[in-house]
Amino acid sequence: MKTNSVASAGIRSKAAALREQLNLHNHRYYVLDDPVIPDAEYDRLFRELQSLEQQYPELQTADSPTQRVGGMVLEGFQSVRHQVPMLSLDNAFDDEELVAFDSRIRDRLKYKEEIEYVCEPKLDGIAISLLYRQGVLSRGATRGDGERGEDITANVRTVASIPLRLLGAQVPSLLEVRGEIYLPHAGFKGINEAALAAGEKTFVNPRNAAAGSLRQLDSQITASRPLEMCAYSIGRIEGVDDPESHFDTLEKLRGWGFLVNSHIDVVTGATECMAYYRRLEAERDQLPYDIDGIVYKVNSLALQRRLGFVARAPRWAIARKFPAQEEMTQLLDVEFQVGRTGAVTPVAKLEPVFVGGVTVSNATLHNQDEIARLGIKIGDTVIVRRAGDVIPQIVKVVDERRPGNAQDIRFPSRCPVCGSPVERLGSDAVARCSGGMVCDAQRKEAIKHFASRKALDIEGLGDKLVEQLVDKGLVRSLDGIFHLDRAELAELERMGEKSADNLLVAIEASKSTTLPRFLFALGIREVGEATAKSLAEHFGSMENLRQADQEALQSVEDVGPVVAHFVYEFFRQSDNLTLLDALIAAGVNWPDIEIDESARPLTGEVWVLTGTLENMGRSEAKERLLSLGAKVSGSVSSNTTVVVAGSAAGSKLTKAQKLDIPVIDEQAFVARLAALEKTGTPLP
Ligand code: JCF
Repeated sequence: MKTNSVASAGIRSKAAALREQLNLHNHRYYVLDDPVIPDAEYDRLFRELQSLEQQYPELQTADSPTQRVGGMVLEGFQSVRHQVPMLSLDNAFDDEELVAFDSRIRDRLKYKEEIEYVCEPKLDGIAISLLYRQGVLSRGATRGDGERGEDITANVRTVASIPLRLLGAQVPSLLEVRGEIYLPHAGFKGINEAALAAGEKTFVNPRNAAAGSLRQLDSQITASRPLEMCAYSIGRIEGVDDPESHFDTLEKLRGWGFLVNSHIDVVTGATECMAYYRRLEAERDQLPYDIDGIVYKVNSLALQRRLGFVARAPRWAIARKFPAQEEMTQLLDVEFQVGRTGAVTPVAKLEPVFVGGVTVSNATLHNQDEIARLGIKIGDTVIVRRAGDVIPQIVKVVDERRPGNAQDIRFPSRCPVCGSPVERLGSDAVARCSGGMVCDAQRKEAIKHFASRKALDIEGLGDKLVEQLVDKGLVRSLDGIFHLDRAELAELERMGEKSADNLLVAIEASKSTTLPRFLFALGIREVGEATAKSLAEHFGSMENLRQADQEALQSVEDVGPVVAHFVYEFFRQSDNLTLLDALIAAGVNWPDIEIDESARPLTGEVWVLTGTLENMGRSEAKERLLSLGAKVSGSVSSNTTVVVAGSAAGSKLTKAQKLDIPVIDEQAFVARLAALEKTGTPLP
């Protein structure tokens, strides 16, 4: 096939143009977050270049975007020397240390005025150095010990936000850029989910995942990890004017195509530095990547030169650290809590430790699988993570510190609250107490949920009160709330007559509710606020919902087989029906919701799908029919309204013809669906 191995001038310039276009679009997409062409168009250009390069291997240049997908597997990484050492940063752990840093600088410079500082989020990733010769990325290296690092050129090429060729008209002949490679949260989550699915070890945090990704000898693996890089300084620069300030450096880097963090700011004086810290600290949990502090740098490069260095760190910069989100502590014990649905959750009791800004003494261990995954024992030293308002998690056991007397965690076979057997059904990761409403823990949680704000919203019926009511045997089931005795209530801790009266008024008021609230309040498994609303609006009344079969339930928006199963089963249990009757008898009431029948024009019809549909999956077709009100059946009978025959339809088609049932092909079906969904009125 290969007739010409030397590319003509025309072909060469075609390849160069494709490279340039692709690099620009890559920059628009990954750095500016503002793509101008659809992904499909990018893919088309990419494949065009790929095929040219396949035909003429000499066209494969270092700055070709085809190099981003990774290539040969290395034996190991070469060691490289940084021509300008990569510095570390001194730390400040509180405002005082930051103020001292500013004072030291002003003393040294004999400066009366305030100093201008650049403030940057300190990204929690891996520091790297990128070398560009004549504008082309020629080497990427880790920081290593600051003097020598490892050559990871093949891996950094796969990082989408790293330019393979510098953009812009004025490009330095030599540029060494420093920055941080990190893994945004979304990418971290994806990688760990994939690892879990493949039965591989997960990464403890995004930083470790980024480090692990860059340490791959096979750059195709690195390419599969959605790493990002932000540039933050220049090691060497030749062939263009020196930047005027640190902020100017960042602007120039941005102009050459690098991603520069978007939160960087210039401030004056230590007070403004501290205000910036507070701002970012408040935003920290919402950022899509981990940061572990703020870096402050003297903006003026002339002042930076005058200040110089101490040992390995510059005098003109400091890292103000946030409270750590991970700390080490000891697992003292494990308790088992029983939730509303009977879920038995192991809770780690920890030696109290200050992490993520608060003292933590409990962390969730989720379930039995998590205990196995962590390989955790009582007495172990563990790493606890608390980020934002998320419940603290144990991310890792420090194996080296396991004491000789570490004890296995024994998952209870009986409920710690009611003694009923604990069951784990099918593939469910969660073990549950089988006691149902016999179990005081489940009873308490069910009542708390029933009374909660988004359910019946009974003001004054808080968690502590519910616990007392159940412990004292004053309420045994949900309807018991409506038969409370004023005198008994008044006797309870922190109650009294006035509170009892107020509570009874609130309880009385809660009886007049809405169907969505009431449905949510029942605490049916997997039926949250939104699902309760959808179900209520679809069926309009409790009676309609109670009679719905699983297929009808699944025709409700966002209701899949799992939810449908739980709802269906709820109404099949006599205890639940008795409870519903009791609640209604106690006076709980709600208006039915008028259903818009025109939205379901196929109500009463029975459709059969057969053969292969070319343009939509069987399940999509079914879903759309169901939501139009039709029943979808698997077999043809005299009750069948229409048969949709895709290609290669067989016996069902024959039977339909025999019974004289209307048959439509896929094209007609698609047209009919579209018309029905649009107008809500069937075609003639
Ligand atoms: O974001 C960072 N992790 C970061 C690290 C930012 C900087 O501006 C740095 C740094 C390490 C050293 N600057 C230096 C000099």
